Formats: sequence, structure tokens, C-alpha cells
Amino acid sequence: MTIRKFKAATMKDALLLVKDELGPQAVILNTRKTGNALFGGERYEVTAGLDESAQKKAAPEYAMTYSPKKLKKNSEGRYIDSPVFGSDSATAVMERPMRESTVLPEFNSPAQSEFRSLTAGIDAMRSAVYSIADQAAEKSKESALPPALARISDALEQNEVSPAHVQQLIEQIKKGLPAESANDDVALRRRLFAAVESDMPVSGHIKKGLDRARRIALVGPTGVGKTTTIAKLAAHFRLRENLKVALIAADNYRMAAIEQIQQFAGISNIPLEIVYTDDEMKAALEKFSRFDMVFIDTAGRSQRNIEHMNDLRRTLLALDPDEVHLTVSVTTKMKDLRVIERKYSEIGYHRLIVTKLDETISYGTLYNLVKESGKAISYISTGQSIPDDLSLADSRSLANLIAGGGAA
Ligand SMILES: Nc1nc2c(ncn2[C@@H]2O[C@H](COP(=O)(O)OP(=O)(O)O)[C@@H](O)[C@H]2O)c(=O)[nH]1
Ligand SMILES: [Mg+2]
Repeated sequence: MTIRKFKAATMKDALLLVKDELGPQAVILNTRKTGNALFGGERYEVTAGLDESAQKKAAPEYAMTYSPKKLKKNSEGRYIDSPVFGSDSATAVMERPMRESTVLPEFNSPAQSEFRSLTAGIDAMRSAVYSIADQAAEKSKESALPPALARISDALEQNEVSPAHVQQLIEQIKKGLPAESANDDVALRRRLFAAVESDMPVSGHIKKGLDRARRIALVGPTGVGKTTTIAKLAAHFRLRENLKVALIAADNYRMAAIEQIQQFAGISNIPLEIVYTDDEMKAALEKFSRFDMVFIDTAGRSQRNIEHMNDLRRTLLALDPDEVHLTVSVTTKMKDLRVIERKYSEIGYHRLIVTKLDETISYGTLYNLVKESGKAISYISTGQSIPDDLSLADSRSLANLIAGGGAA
């Protein structure tokens, strides 16, 4: 890693120097004000690094796979720990700020390797249980479903709903089904649609804060569309709902990422603070405390890197967010999504934002993710246009993607 210091009269000029010398992949390690307003003026110092070997680093030695914890159902055939929020209870959950206790303590280095091998062991075990559940589902499927149900089952699997979930849905549809409807495609589709719809909780729009600016953080892996989604949300609430909206960009940003959000803030005339330390975060929050909402863009974090996750944990502790939205792309493999979901649920998040729906033709992943995480979806992103390609999630449209137009 090459580490260098850059000084200039303004923060912007110092950042430009970083970009010129180290390029867009540079990581900002520290910033500070130096000099004195009376003697020669204030100066800004930016410490930046460039990790030339980052691309070549081997993947961690441990394989992390994860299986859902929610295969248990109650006597009515519903998942026990997968709450379905009605709009009222969703609001209640939305209004509850995230407590510190939902942010778990850090895993410090002496325990890290032990923790890692323990996690790997548990993950491998869960993965085995999950694939056994899928295999069992496959097997029992062979025990001859009526043709109409078999068609539904095939369609769901084509849409990449996990076999175990497909089986649960089929059982749910069959329950109490009048004998004469067993091969009635329309009736079965309608039942399927209703079952999927009630399995897809949504949270409704973000609401403005009452006694202080509502703090909304987006977290998630790199490249899923966090910054783009924040821009869409900020633009929506600022321009369409005329609310007072501000942006905070947190953590060690790559130059390219700083420029991206700075450009957006400039064009849309939405105030932005770039923060590197807890104190800067506090100052920015104070500055924006009388706004309606403040969106916090966090650096993309690899869920496989414990240090990255601990950085994020620290950022969230300093931030004390009201809501954390885990942002994931629907194009990510289900296996990886399970790992991502679990890693972020260790830190604590409230909502799911799912992006890149325009880049896939199968949406079963949405169902699997919601069912297994028990979290409600807040927004859906369907492209790169700001702010148009963002929709408020609604259960009916989601069910439509997953189960097709059965609601006719
Ligand atoms: N096709 C498509 N591209 C998207 C979507 N959301 C974001 N992107 C693009 O994905 C890339 C990464 O987005 P960015 O917001 O920088 O991701 P971040 O690293 O999570 O902040 C950019 O090129 C975005 O324009 C989406 O819903 N669909
Ligand atoms: Mg970003």
C-alpha cells in the first residue's frame, strides 16, 4: 500500500491532488485541517493510500455458505419467525429507532481466527441441512402431484424459488383445497398468488423525523447500487415531496465514490458532508439535525472481510441510525445472498432494498430472501435513472413477479 499526504488550500483541491497522483482507486485514510487562519491561512491535509495488491489478494481460506434458519412452521403452515407486517405494524417498526443492543460488539483480533473457523463450521453445517431440505423437497415432489399443481411447482422452480419453499407453498395451496379444484389452474394460481402476497411484507415509505432528522443508512456489498439508490431517494423526497433532505457520505471512500456523490449533491443542490471520523459524523448530524431526513451512504463492504464489517459497525454506532436498509442486487447468487444477509443481520438492519430487477428474468430470489430473512422490503430499483427507476415495494407487485398474474 502506497500512503501519501496531500495539502491544499481547500478540501476539494486536496482531493483533486489525490485523484491526480493516485487515481480514482485511491482510498482516503484521514483528513484534517492544518494551519491557522491568522498566519498564512487554513490548509487541508488528506492522507490517502493506494493498495496495488488489493486485486491480487487471495480469497479467505474459509468457505462461507449459509442456509436459512426458518424451515419451522406452526400448525397453520406459516413460518414461525417470519412476521408479516400489516401497514400499521410496519409503521410501528419503522418508528422504532435502532437500539445500540442491535449492533453486536466487535469481534476483536485474538478471537478472530477462532471465530472464523467456528463460523465456517456452523455455516457448513447449515448449508448441509439446507441442501438436505432441498433434496427432500425434490424427492417428495416426485410423489406425483396432480398435473396442475405440478405445473405450478415447475413454474416456481423455473423462477428460482428454492425447492424447499416451493414445497411449502404447494402444501399451503393444497390445504383445504376442494377436490373439484385440484386441477383448476385458475383457482390454484389464485391461491398461490394469495400465499406469496402474504409472504412478502413491505414497509411503506420512509417517513420524516419528528424531533430530529430521520437517519437512514444504506449498507450492503460493493456495487449493488447503494449510492445510486440514495441519490434516487434523496431526489424523490427533496424534489417531489419538498422535504429538507441532506446527505452524509461515511467512511473511507474511494475517490471515484466521493466524486459520484459530490456530483449528485451539486446537481440536485442537496447538502452533503463527507465524514471520516466519529467526530465529523457527529458534527454533520448536528448540522443537519433540523432537516427532515438525512441519508447516510456507507462504503461498500465485503461481507467476507471482518475488518470491513467492524468498520461498518463502528460507523453505525457513531451514527445511531433510525433505519438501516440492507441493499442487495437480485442478480446475486442465492448462495451468496444468504451469506450477505446473515453477515449484515449480525450487525443489525431493518429493511431490504433490492436492486437491478431490470437485469434478471427470474425473481424467486426475492421470495427466498424475504422468507428467510423475515425482513420487509422497502424499495425496488429497476435501473440507473435517478430518480425514476426506484419504486416503493408493494406486496402485490412482488407477488406478481414471483407467482405471475394469479390475482385476475
Ligand atoms: N441495471 C441497473 N444498474 C444499477 C441499478 N442500481 C444501480 N445500478 C448501477 O450499478 C452500478 C453501481 O452502483 P453504485 O450506486 O455505485 O453502487 P454502490 O457501490 O453500492 O454504491 C452503477 O453503474 C449504477 O448505475 C439498477 O437497479 N439496475
Ligand atoms: Mg457507493
